[in-house]
Amino acid sequence: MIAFSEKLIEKLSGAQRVVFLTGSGISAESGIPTFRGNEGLWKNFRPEELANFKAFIKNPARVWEWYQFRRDIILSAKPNAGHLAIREFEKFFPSVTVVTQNVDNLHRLAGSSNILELHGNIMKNYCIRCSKRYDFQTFENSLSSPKCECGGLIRPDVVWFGENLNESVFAEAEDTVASADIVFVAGSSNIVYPAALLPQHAVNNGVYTVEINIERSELSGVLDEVLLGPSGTVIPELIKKIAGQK
Ligand code: BV8
Ligand code: ZN
Repeated sequence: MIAFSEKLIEKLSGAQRVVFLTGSGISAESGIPTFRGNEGLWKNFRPEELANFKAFIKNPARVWEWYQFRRDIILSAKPNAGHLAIREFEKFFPSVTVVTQNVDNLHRLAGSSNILELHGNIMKNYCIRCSKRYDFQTFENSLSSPKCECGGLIRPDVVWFGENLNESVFAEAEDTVASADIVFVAGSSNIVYPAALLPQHAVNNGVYTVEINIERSELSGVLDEVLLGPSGTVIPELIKKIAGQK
């Protein structure tokens, strides 16, 4: 049993609006490799070398193959206890929002009702010439990067390094964290910007901000509290504690 601080329990007991800022660590227990360390490597490429427009134009087949490789893992992955516990929060709090850096669709599969996908969704694609949208099923098995009927290259509908995030989604995420009663930052190294601005924005707005991670991250020092442990253990225990209180 994890001994949660009095402060955290007190903050939760009066909370109406709860926000979860999630990174790839929350999907690690679903078998999806995070971006850090060697597990983030694919054929000795780092994500930053593949998840950018220049790399795609230079070698569309290679970048496409990396996304197909990741889709295959994601399609056989299931939401884990951490995703499901976040959905459970909706039973105890009037407003629960998930703001995720992940493109793996697992919060949606877990049944969370309010999700902001800061970096897009790996199951969606579009043509870089005419913007026609395509579901991944259209070319599930093609390894070489598919072409649109207009002849344009088709790319995943995700935000690559060097690309701007969708402005309205990011603005909504900023407002959501600033007006929350409590923010959990779960499974993120908080290295990638501007997503890493959100926990800082919460703290700057006086919102109690709690990290859930198996190790300290870039922002641990500025957050109100750090809960060390796997999200698939910590978040379910938190829900058990809350359910016991209500
Ligand atoms: C932009 C979609 C404006 C694609 C992704 C120099 C300094 C600062 C910033 C920059 C810089 N140079 C460039 C930049 C900007 C750049 C950036 O931040 N770079 C970083 C590398 C320094 N950002 C951008 O380019 C962004 N756009 O800035 O636009 C602009 C415009 C033009 C020119 C310049 C700038 C766009 C960023 C979005 C990139 N797309 N994903 C895809 O997925 O294919 S990012 C991708 O990596 C993820 O989405 C995620 O955001 C990130 C990985 O971070 P995490 O999720 O935190 O995961 P990570 O693996 O790092 O860590 C896992 C954590 O989980 C660890 O802490 C681990 O301990 C923990 N963990 C593991 N297991 C568990 C666990 N925790 C709990 N339980 C467990 N079981
Ligand atoms: Zn097209």
